[in-house]
Amino acid sequence: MEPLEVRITRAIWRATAEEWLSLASVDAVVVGAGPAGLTAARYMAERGLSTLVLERRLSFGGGIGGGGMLLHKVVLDARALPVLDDFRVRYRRLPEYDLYVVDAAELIAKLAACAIDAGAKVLTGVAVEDLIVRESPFRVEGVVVQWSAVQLSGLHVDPLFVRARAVVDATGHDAEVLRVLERKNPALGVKVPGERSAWAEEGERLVVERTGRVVEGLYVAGMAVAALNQTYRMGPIFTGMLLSGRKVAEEVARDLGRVA
Ligand code: 48H
Repeated sequence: MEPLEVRITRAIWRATAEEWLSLASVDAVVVGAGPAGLTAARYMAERGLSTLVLERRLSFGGGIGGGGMLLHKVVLDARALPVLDDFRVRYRRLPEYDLYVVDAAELIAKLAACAIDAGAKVLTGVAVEDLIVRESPFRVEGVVVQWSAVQLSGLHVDPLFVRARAVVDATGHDAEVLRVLERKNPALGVKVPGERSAWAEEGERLVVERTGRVVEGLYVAGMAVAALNQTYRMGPIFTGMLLSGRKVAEEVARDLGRVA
């Protein structure tokens, strides 16, 4: 048998290469492993869609971990309970506030674990920097990917591609994928003005209402919806994020012919 050092290197290269051969073309790419993206990924994978989540950081959860001003709890309202139950997230009801409280670390861990168990592939340390597009009629056909470490280094390294029938922008406040669409495809007239100031109740309602398809092949969920529609922020309440993720999954599944 070869020395352990050689076997370690070979095992990692082989498993990675084998996986990337199928990841080069999938049904759905979710950009961002925050609450909206992980929820969307689980419900899409559950419907039999090959689903790849690309996350720039080396960790899951997006804004969940920061809680409310670093306090390790986030809140949700009763509409989130079916999703929390689906993900086996434990919650405590605070009747005096008509809210439910969950532990931030548990929410992150269980959203990620359930997405992965449902069959979604989550890759961390990978950033989406551009889109694959086709014209006449315009449609999005995938994403352009780069190691986050390369982006941080400032080195000139060309990216690679992942083809997808549906791409979901779940990149949060910055709506990074939609901003690429706006900047590089101006003829479409898509504008990303950014979110408004805080109005929690309206922000929560509108983020779910406006979730969905932006152009053929490209969808939006979570805080990126607020950036696109200039709707209100809501602070550390996550009902809207989970329901937005579930809604976008239903829409993608319907468009790709996978109704449960
Ligand atoms: C790969 C990327 C890229 C990229 C970003 O910020 P998130 O948690 O986003 P949502 O929409 O799921 O949840 C928003 C919520 O956390 C929040 O901030 C709320 C409710 N705020 C309300 C308020 O008033 O402030 O997660 C987005 C994820 C992050 O992990 C990013 O690292 C990642 O997307 N990401 N990944 N390629 N180009 N851009």
